[in-house]
Amino acid sequence: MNWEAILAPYAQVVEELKVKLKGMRAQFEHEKRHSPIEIISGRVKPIPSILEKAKRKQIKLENIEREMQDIAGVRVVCQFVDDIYTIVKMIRSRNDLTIIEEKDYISHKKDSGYRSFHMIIEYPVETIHGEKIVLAEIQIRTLAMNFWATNEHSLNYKYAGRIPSDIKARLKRAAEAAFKLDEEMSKIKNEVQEAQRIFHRK
Ligand code: 0O2
Repeated sequence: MNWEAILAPYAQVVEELKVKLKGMRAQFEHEKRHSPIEIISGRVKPIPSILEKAKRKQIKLENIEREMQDIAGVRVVCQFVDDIYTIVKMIRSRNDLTIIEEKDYISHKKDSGYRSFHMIIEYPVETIHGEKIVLAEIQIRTLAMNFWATNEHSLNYKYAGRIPSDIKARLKRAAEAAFKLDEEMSKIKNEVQEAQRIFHRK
């Protein structure tokens, strides 16, 4: 397989989406409004991960572009749970992409304890051979959800998906703690935002 040629449009999509999301954040900052977007990152799935996922999900390699939804992945991290839904609404209203699926792992958290909002989109990218529609996944989560997911992801990698049960139990408790933290922060959201405005004026 010519991976370089296959993955090039995905790298472009990741860059374009990052530019657009950063543009949204900059507009909030110019208007001196609380930005629902705190951190933006993105990646093209590494080839070994693509192969592992294709095997696990029984996706034939010739079908990966049609069936694997997260080869291009962009992550938006925000301060408050409310911000997630603000971002979701803004993305829904854009006309430069088409949403094909939404996965709300916030109202329906995964068994692992994972929480995040995923939007699967079709994104048209211009190549020298014309337009190509590419699938991409946008993950939207709070700082607390991101902290948890990053650590759980590392442990999953370390234990090759077989995390020992005592650590699993701790992760579940940590997920509960992250949930509580989001809840408490939401309750004092106005106070935090006021403090941030005062800080920015100085
Ligand atoms: P990476 O390393 O993040 O690129 P799945 O069967 O869960 O692999 P599916 O059904 O295609 O994936 O889609 P889903 O549920 O939207 O999950 C895709 C991505 O969401 C994962 O990518 C993770 O980034 C994140 N994710 C989903 N579940 C969990 C979880 O329990 N813990 C953590 N830490 N992240 C999760 P990959 O493929 O794992 O790869």
